[in-house]
Amino acid sequence: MSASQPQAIHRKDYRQPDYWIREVALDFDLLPEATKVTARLSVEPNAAGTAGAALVLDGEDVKLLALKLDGQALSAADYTVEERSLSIEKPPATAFTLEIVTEIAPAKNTHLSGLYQSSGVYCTQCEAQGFRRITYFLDRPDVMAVYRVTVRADKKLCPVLLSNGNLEEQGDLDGGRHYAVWHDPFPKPSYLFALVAGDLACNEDSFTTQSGRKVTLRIFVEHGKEGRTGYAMDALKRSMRWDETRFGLEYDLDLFNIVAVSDFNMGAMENKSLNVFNDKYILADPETATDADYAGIETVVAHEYFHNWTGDRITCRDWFQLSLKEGLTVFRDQEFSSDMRSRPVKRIKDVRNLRARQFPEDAGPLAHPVRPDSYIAIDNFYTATVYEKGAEVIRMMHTRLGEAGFQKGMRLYVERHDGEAATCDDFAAAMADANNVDFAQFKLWYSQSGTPQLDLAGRYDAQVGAYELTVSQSCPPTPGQPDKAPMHIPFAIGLLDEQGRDIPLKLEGAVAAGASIVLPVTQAKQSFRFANVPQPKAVSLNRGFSAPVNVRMPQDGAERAFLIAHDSDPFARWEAGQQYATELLLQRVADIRAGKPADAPYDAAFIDAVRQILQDDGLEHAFVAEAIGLPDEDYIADRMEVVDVDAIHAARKALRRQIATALRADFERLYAANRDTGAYSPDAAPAGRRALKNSALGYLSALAEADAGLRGQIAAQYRAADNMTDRMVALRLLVDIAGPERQAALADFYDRFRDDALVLDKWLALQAISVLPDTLDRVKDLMAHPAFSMQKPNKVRALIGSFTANTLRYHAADGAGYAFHADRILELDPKNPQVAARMLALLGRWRRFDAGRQDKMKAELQRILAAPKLSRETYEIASKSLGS
Ligand code: B3K
Ligand code: ZN
Repeated sequence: MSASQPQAIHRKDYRQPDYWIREVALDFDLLPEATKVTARLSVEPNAAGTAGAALVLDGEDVKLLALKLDGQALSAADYTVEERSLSIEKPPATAFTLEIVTEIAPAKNTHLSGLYQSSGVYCTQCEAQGFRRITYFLDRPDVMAVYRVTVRADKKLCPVLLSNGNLEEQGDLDGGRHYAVWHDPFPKPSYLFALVAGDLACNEDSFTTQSGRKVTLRIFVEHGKEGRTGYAMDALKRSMRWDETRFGLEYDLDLFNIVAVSDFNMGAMENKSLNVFNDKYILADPETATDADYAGIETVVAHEYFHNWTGDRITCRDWFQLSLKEGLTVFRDQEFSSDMRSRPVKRIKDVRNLRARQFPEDAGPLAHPVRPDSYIAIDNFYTATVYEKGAEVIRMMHTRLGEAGFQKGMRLYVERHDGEAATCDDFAAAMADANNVDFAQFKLWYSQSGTPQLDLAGRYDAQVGAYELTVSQSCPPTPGQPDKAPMHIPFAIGLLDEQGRDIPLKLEGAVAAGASIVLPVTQAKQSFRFANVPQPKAVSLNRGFSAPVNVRMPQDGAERAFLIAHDSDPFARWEAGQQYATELLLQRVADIRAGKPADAPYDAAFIDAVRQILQDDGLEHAFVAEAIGLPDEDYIADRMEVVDVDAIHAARKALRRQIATALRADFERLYAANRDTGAYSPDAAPAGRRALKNSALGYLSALAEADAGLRGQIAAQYRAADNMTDRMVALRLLVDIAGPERQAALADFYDRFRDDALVLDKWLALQAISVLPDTLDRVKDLMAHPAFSMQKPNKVRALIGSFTANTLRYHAADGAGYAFHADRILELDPKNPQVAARMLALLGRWRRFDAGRQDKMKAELQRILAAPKLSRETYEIASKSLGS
């Protein structure tokens, strides 16, 4: 690596800053091309720092106009400006004030980090390191200050002026301008600073906290969209109440603002009292949002709100601790959604998501621990590992301590660290101390990367009536971590008797959770013995997905079918079906590769198990919809040494067809029974009925290529739908079937929603995930369509991101998908490196493919790396993906 290449930052090098900034007064004179920012910083030397050290402030893409120290202009000899810093060589030894005037151009900020404009609205995104693109600062989360912010702007163009905290003052200025002064009494790191200015409509409501504080709630959106903010507001109020009742955490200011903008690098941002959202996670009505969109809004609104305590009041000491706030807050939003909806269904969806996004990350070149040890660009570490695996780590603590013990730990955590920048160790210590437990081994979950593997073997000793389960754990090597120590894995299991009932289990040192028992797996290999039990008919494993591990135990189809029919743990019941199907599909893939036909009959016992689920009226609709869903193609691919995308697709398609043929009458009955869900409501129960109806239609569509009647039925659902869920499902099915129905529905959809950018994202995405062979050409055509723009992250994700997720077409053997992908990354990188780098990760999976594809994928990564002026973000992903 040459000296000019980006360098990594290491966790072990953390030390406190040499200076603190305690107060910040910011003054913004907003203009699109030349916004003047005046920052007055109260700086003091850190007693624990190096006395007399230079003050080195971070800064990027800002123009320095003036610099004063204690009111005196500094001469050029007193400071140095470099590409990414401003250093004052000899600052005073006691507290002083620094005044910095910078100029920035929000209208030209395509990185969408710092201060930028989205459809004319000024807004900020400062996490992780955007504040330095506004002014020079100690832009690190352990520097916490109280902010007072003055915003000046044209009154007509920007009637709304917002920042964090409370509005202190506002008034008119000369020249048609006006101003507002905001003060946030809570010290915060710079990444939580926010400013919004623009012409926005507002939905206002209020919430009274448990101690009687009346909080004004406002959601700001583009004019004309206020009518679509009702659900987000409702979700916000429910989140506020839930955090009080479940966690005892109350809101702490009189105002809570949300602003929705259309150009945003990710989902949303938890700036203190001024959350900024991608409008996709705010706007919903039945005609334009699906059930999944509603659920996403509920989750993201809750997540950002919950950050007020887990993130804002207690923040991170350094970015290596990101999971301290993200893993914990994801756990909290998962729990919220579980309390609002069906807990088992939520768990199944979360596990699907973890397996689809985090397991592959943990198994690839970008694997990193939940608390990473180094990074080149921190924005690359907002990953499924930090978020979702981080949440699993919190969940395992919860499993170990129980709800009461966990809440005791949370109270101690807040008591110890409120107002501070803390670490993952601090969190674990609070949990352990409050409950008097030892987390020493458990904490390996923070430092070891890779998905652990459990290999199980059971043995029944009929003579003494004892069942013994032997558990071996291992964890594959990951970058920088060739060898792993055994972890503490809380592994919940159950044994089922002949009738399918749970056998009561007792084990010293193990927590009983209902009918399950949580085995404390701590050694490389150990045995657990249950005395005085009848011979189990089936073993139920990793109940509730108590640990984020892969499990291997020889179980035959009959045992799995028995679990599908009887397991009292809904997750394990779903999982038995998934594993059964996975085995069948993997076997069929092997057969296809050996030259056998894809459509040979599948195991009838599996199809019978699906039938039993369909005919069990006691099950929740949404659960049935999950339980009859086959594992997706990528999940099967992750289980293969060398992925064969075509064989996987053929095997899965054949199984879907056979299930549809055998159970057609059941699917038709369920479709008819759940067809009408009444006036649309996004609540879990009607959404569950729609999910079941639509997965029935999905199976029927497997027969539609040769059945005009079925095609007509799908097209009829498309046309008659009174809500976006039903319309989208029908369109989704039609885009996979070439023919006039497809063309007509796509054209109709575009005409209906041509003025609605968010809905057109769905239209773009659906075409990009079609299995039809001309999909890539179609995607290329769509790049020229007015509905697409390379400047807008939502559009890029909808069209380009969806295409790269189209495993069958993206991995076309000629490499055209890879070349298209790399071209787009190179086009995007100079404009928006965060989004470019995030979209690139997929090429890093090259090792999983055949030699031909490997070469092509690697060549594209090399082409990217060779590009001049590559961003640090993209450089990091591309170089790590190649293993260099
Ligand atoms: N904390 C933000 C993510 C910021 C991403 C910066 N690249 C959203 C969230 O997790 O709530
Ligand atoms: Zn978050």
